Amino acid sequence: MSTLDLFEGLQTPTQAIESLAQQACVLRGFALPFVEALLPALDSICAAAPFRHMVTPGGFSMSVALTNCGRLGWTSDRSGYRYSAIDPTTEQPWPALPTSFLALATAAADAAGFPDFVPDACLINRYQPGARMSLHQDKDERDYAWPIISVSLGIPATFLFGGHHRADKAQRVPLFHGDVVVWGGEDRLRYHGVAPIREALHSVLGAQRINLTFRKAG
Ligand code: MD3
Ligand code: FE
Repeated sequence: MSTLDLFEGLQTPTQAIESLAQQACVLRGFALPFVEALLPALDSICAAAPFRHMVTPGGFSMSVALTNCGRLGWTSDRSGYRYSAIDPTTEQPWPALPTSFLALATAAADAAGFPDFVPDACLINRYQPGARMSLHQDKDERDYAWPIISVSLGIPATFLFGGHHRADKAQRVPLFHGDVVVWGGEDRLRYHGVAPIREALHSVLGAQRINLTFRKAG
């Protein structure tokens, strides 16, 4: 029996899919049955590849701290944004994608109608109160046909879901511990961001929000 089979029992009950747009949806609480497996794996990743505040090409330090796991990791510095197989801080490969992470990502993609999704990159963002992410598009991946899966853990956030132009009015979508959002197709290149995180305490994660985004980057 493969390790992945151990997670096949972790099925959330059939649930309403909350639609945000034609090919974007929220699966409320979808990650909850996986959390017990995700958190120790997250601790191991952060021990090997610590959270750090990267610098943007414009020279600003990001308020969100990040790390990665999987074959490719997203990085930023003065010379640009890119995916890299090597962590610039440790000069080692990023930690492997844990089986529990992979099981959650593929199950969520399946539930949202994107079969055969095998991510090679998991960006792990850490938001402490006050941290935010301004409106941007995700354009650093090779093939925009693959969806992006986002998993929210810890204190709540207001996700900003915009249009195809930066000036388009953004919908505000509250996201809570365990929520999963899936974006694909025509919605894959929408502008999006995260409003400044409000002070709060989560019983397990404390005063932070952790967001996992799974992608096929390479
Ligand atoms: C909608 N992260 O890392 S994840 C990012 O909560 C990022 O940390 C946010 O945006 C976070 O790039 C939002 C959800 C997300 C990711 C990619 C998208 C939403 C998206 C691509 C297109 C549209
Ligand atoms: Fe993004």
